[in-house]
Amino acid sequence: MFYDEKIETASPEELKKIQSERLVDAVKRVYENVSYYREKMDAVGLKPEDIKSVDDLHKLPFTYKQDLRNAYPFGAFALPKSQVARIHASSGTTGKQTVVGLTNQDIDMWANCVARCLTSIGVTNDDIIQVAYGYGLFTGGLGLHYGSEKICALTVPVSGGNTRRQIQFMQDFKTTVLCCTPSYALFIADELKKMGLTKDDLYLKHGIFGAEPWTEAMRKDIEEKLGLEAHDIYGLSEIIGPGVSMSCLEHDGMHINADHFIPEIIDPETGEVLPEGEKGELVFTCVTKEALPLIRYRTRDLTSLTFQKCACGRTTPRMAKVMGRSDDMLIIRGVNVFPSQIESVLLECPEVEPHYMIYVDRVNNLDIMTIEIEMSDHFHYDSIKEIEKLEKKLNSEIASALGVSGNVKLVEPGRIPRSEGKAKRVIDRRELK
Ligand code: DLL
Repeated sequence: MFYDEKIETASPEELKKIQSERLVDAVKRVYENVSYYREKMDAVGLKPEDIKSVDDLHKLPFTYKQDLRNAYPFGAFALPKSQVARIHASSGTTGKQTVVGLTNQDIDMWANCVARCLTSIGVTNDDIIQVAYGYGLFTGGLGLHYGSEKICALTVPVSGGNTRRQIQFMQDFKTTVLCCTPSYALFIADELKKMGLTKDDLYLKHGIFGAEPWTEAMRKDIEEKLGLEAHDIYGLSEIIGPGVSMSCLEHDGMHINADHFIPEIIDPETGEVLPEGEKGELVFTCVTKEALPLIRYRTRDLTSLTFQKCACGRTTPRMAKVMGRSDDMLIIRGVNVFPSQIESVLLECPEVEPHYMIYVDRVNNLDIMTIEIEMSDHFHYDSIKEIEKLEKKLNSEIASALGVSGNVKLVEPGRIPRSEGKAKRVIDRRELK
């Protein structure tokens, strides 16, 4: 099913034409209205007239999160505040928040992008969508909400938290679509079990999960526990929020709404644009946004792109699952480690749950990584010997997956704090010393 078939199935030439026209206009707007873009472009001797099509995109300077922080709160807006209808803030935990602005037209464009995503998996106005992403400055709740209303699905704006009530609503309203972070979906599954219920007591058909990295194995786990088809939705507040891209029923990458957000993959070290299929940092240029039209924004998310037509019929570029962030990546004794690699090992091991916490310390100049992992409640953990055996097995599997060894500590079920939003899985204590 298509929401906007002409765009979703446009030929590469047609898409390029739309992107180019919009890019020329966006560059002109930012040069005229946003001082840091004018300064950056002047510094490299670039005038708006030099940008004639997407082929010239690579000439433009990058925009970084720091640029938005420097412009805090409203200095990056390309329009006077009187035309900006709403703000959101990114969920960053370090430094100043980044404030993003949306005009009424931006909000409508965003709702249309989310509506496209929902329609691509067959969600219609017959569905009941429970939005369990947080509402507020975080874009998850309101982003899914407006998209859901756009297609006139029955929208339940429950927000995150109060898990038993979530389950009660799912039963009473016969919710068919659940939207939340993948870690919260697992938490809901735990609670369901504690309540003595199973997936058969629910009516879920689809889950729309995102806002944090998750693996293919975790997708299968959630699908099994909640009895639904799980889809990956991606986005970031600086661009719009959820709905920059989403996986279709083929589960073969996330379709990017590329008539609004032009993607590139670059080498995060050199800034050089990488060819199709190569893994690197995702960069977006927002060509239709009015309040905050970002040019070559460095997302820090690591993925790859494909421009091949999808079996679903869409021709829009697709991004692979985000495998981590270039800045969230841990470097343990010189080795790059992503929490998702540890998660994949845990999901292969039936004796443990995919709930874990990584602590990194530096002892005598040596990085020590301790991984607390929750045992599954059907594993008999009263025998110390068995626990040690399992710890040993996990230690060796993690070491071979990561290329660096850690220190696995098994903990009893329910010990690792659960999250109703994005899960915090890493505590790096090295900087504190
Ligand atoms: O997390 C927007 C969102 C809300 C997306 C709900 C999907 C669902 P921020 O708080 O600005 O916005 O965080 C953006 O989260 O740069 C990625 O690192 C990460 N992220 C978002 N979606 C995914 C995903 C929202 N599907 C940052 N897979 C991004 C992996 C994701 N990481």
